[in-house]
Amino acid sequence: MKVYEYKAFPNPWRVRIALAEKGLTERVEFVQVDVPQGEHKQPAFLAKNPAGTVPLLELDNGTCITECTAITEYFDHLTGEPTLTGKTATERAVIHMRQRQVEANVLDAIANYFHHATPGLGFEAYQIQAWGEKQKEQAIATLYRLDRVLATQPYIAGDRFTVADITTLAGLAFGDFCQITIPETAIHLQAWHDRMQQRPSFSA
Ligand SMILES: N[C@@H](CCC(=O)N[C@@H](CS)C(=O)NCC(=O)O)C(=O)O
Repeated sequence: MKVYEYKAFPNPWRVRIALAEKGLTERVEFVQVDVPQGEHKQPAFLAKNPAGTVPLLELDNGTCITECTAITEYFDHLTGEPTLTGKTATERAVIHMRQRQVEANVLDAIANYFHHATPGLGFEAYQIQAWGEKQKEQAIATLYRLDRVLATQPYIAGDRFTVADITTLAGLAFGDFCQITIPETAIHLQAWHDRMQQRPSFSA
């Protein structure tokens, strides 16, 4: 299988972390797509992913899968432990819930701030500055909420590392890139982030 990515970007990093956690990195051929030069909007890549985003997983039979959560789910079904998306009905629902919350309100909110309220990639089709700023506020408010969650549990979705932790890590990395950092008083979130950096998958 192939993963199309631009290595320095946060969403491809989510897939790299998932692969490392699952011990699957060696089974993947990585193909670099030059996003800053707009290669992801060229016909050859759009034929694989009409949305023109990376990462993209291409299976040996030609099936193309986008969205980091869907790609992670695929990896989870390839091997058993450790599960990143949960096994029991409750686990799966709680992990899905937290993943969705951090994806919408941290990672995507920061991406929206980047694309709308900063020069973004430099070739943004349209920008709504005020909405971008609002998205930044949303992301920071969510970081405070996560701090309260992490005061009572070690990981974003409970007592184990999951896809929700991966998504939060990518959100914070994106935030770092556009000067949105963990608030000083969010000590539980900071402690979690320090622990995450000790995981071998962090440098994936
Ligand atoms: N929700 C998507 C987000 C993918 C995404 O936005 N990727 C960024 C790179 S971090 C991208 O391709 N941006 C190019 C663009 O928006 O033009 C996922 O989970 O894969």
